[in-house]
Order: sequence, then C-alpha cells, then structure tokens
Amino acid sequence: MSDTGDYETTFALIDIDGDGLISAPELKKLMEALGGEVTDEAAAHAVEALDTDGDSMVSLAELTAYLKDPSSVDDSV
Ligand SMILES: [Ca+2]
Ligand SMILES: [Ca+2]
Repeated sequence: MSDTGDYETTFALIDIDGDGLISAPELKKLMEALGGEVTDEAAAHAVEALDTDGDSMVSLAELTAYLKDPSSVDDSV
C-alpha cells in the first residue's frame, strides 16, 4: 500500500458524505471523536488552516500535504 493510499483511507473516513471534500462539519465530527468538545468556529478555523486554495473545503491533496508535513500549516491564523 502506498502512502497516498493511506491518506485516501484517512480522507474517506473523514469525508462522511463522500463528496470528495472535507467540510467544517465533517472535520468537527473528527475532532470531537479525537478530543471531545469542538466549536463550529474551531472547526471552521481548522479547515481554513488546511485549505490552501481558498474554497473553504479540504481536498485530498490539501489533507495529504498536511499529513506529510504538519509544520507547513500555519494554524495560528
Ligand atoms: Ca464531504
Ligand atoms: Ca480547499
């Protein structure tokens, strides 16, 4: 299995409605599963941190870039 395959699997788990993009509500569910209470604002903020093309959604490419190099994402914005 390639690295990309692993990321695709992770992505598919997060992308609940299967439209190929991770929305803020989907990321919120993931964050809640990982760490408890998450506000809509925090979820939207997290999507913005990962979103590099400005469509307010996280694509597989954007998630992969983050997972490969988390330090590349500026989550202080
Ligand atoms: Ca989705
Ligand atoms: Ca995007």
